[in-house]
Amino acid sequence: IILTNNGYNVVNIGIKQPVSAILEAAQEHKADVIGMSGLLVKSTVIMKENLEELNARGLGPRFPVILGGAALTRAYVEQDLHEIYEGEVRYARDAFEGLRLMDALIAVKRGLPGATLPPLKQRRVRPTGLVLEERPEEPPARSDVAADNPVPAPPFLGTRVVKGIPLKDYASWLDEQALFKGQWGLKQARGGPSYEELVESEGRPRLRGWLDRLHTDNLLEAAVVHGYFPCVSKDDDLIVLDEVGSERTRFTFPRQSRGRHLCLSDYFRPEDSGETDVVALQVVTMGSKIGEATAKLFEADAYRDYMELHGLSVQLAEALAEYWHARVRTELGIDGSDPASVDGMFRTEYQGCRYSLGYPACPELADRAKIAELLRPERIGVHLSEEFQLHPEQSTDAIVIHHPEATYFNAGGRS
Ligand code: B12
Repeated sequence: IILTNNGYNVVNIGIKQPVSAILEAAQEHKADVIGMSGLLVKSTVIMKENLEELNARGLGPRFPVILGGAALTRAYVEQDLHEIYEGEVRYARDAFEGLRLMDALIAVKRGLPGATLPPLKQRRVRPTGLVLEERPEEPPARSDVAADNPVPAPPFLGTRVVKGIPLKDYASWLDEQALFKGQWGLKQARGGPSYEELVESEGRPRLRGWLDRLHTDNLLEAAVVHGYFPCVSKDDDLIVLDEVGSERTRFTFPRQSRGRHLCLSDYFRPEDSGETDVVALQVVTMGSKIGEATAKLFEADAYRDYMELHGLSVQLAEALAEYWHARVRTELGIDGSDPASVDGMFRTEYQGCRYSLGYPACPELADRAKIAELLRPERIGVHLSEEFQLHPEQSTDAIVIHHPEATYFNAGGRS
């Protein structure tokens, strides 16, 4: 949208495109620049492979590349990828930096006097893996997390499916800031109205419009499958048990190599305590109709509407997950310290924590298959792909931990 509004012709070929399709489109449309976006950690590898393929086809000098997205960092692009790519490659933190880069790349291409690309930004410190002087601490088998917290009684063991959850139940859990700033890009322009003014004049009215449309066109099919499972821990493992106490499946989580040496398994009773703990799992989805509606907007080149509706739909998936997590706290009887305001909820000022696989404390996306096996989300129309992505896209899974000390932490070792 930003590039198009500034006179560039953008050929948007959509998501999950193999490098051959990207190059075909670039050559067919005689592109000046190729842009790629990487959301998942795996995309960092794919970006590298794509650049290597451009090299192999001798296309490095022909196509400058701009890369962006949550999975990438400036140093990874401008240092590591720049080292291997035979053309120019730069990182765009946001769409506006993308525009500045495009302007610079085109100016250089046209040979405008004084035109240069912004200098490459290098890492100031060496990558941590290469610091040889520091000896890593030997992590203990368990951190100092309490093992005598009360274990709540679950309302049932096994799984339950809940379909047709009305929007009014979870709409108030929508994180407006994440929507307006993160998805819709509302931002004060120099000398223009403030962010708060933009929220009032643009954000909220458009949000109300979209919510009405979602309701009238009946585009949301919010559904949840969730369950409570008996479990114990052993070292870095969370062992999920069946009704007779035998092992059903096990998750292995990374342990922090420094600091408190936290590991998610520590939040559960150790196996040798002789006691059994409980873990809650959930998969939530907005259903598949919303994906069809956003795809139609995309095909019609209605990018602004696409961006707004897609952004809203993914934040609604997050809102539903947050709402359901609150339901789980109530069902477990640990909602006593829930904050009164929704902002307090977003700051996780409640007992327990909701961890999604792929996030730093539990980075292993492949473990999503274990959650799918336990919860069978196909009952709400959700399927796990070979790349461990849930379809429809507006879906998210989680391990809900009741321990009062449970909090987000980075177990390190991965970016
Ligand atoms: C919203 C969100 C979701 C939403 C929607 C995701 C989606 N498909 O859009 C929901 C709730 C559904 C979700 C689910 C999941 N998510 Co999520 N999610 C996010 C979050 C918070 C924001 C992503 C986003 O939409 N940003 C808004 C867009 C507009 O910004 P952007 O993509 O960064 O793009 C901007 C810039 O980067 C730049 N840019 C980007 N690309 C390009 C390209 C060019 C050429 C240019 C010029 C600029 C540019 O410009 C854009 C505009 O400014 C990120 C974390 C983060 N802070 O980024 C995690 C994140 C992407 N999610 C993550 C994970 C793990 C998941 C789940 C696997 C969790 C789970 N177990 O359920 C699932 C997977 C979903 C599935 N279907 O299987 C991880 C991925 C890491 C990994 N391990 O691979 C992240 C990075 C969080 C993290 N810190 O670990 N997620």
